[in-house]
Amino acid sequence: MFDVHYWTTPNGHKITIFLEEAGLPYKIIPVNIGKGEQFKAEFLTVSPNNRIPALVDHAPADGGKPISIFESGAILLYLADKTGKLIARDIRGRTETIQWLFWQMGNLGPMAGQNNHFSNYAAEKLPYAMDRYRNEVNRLYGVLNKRLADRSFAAGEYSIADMAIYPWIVPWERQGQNIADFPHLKRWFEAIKARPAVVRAYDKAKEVNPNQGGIRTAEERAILFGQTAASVERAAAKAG
Ligand SMILES: N[C@@H](CCC(=O)N[C@@H](CS)C(=O)NCC(=O)O)C(=O)O
Repeated sequence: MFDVHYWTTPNGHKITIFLEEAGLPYKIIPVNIGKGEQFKAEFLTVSPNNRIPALVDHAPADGGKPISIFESGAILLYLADKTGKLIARDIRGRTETIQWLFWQMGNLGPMAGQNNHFSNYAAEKLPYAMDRYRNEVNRLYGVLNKRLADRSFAAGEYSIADMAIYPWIVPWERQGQNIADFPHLKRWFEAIKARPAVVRAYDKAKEVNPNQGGIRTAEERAILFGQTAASVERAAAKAG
């Protein structure tokens, strides 16, 4: 049994997609980031970066005490290694999978996050920042589209690399992109969207948080934006 410290965001979906695909039992521990639950002491012990997701494996392979992991890419790799699923076993396939997993973690995730922030959330509309991140996301869509021109999935077979990437393509319209400009990416996107495990993972998100739709209130904005080391300390003291 795994505990998944989770909220209904792209990085959260990555983990529920894996667990659904692999048919593993798991318990969701909701961490409502709009309410500041990411600052609670209990959560910070498993995720010192005060970000979801985090995972606790109560039955690690060495038979020892539970292992906790934060960073969605590290969690996906841990689960793939533990189960032997959704990552190629040969050295070349494994290397490709890890490469595209890291491509998401170091490129698409951060750039799409900033793009969303400056285009949709920033109170001050800064054309330079908006263009920079929208363009960078557009460039990354082009990289992925090319990669998918001659293979079904990012690393050949469906893998943790696709699970990391997919939730960040779901909001393509909000990202100021037109998926129709990227036919290979669109084909890949539709194939993953139709997978029963992916449908189950997104249904689970609706159960956990029926009021999805981004950050709406002034209170949520104050909690999520402009965090500093000192503000996190204060929020942690308040959250208990
Ligand atoms: N690189 C991290 C990023 C995690 C992340 O940014 N999580 C967001 C939700 S998608 C979060 O927890 N935000 C809470 C906050 O900003 O305080 C990962 O992939 O796990």
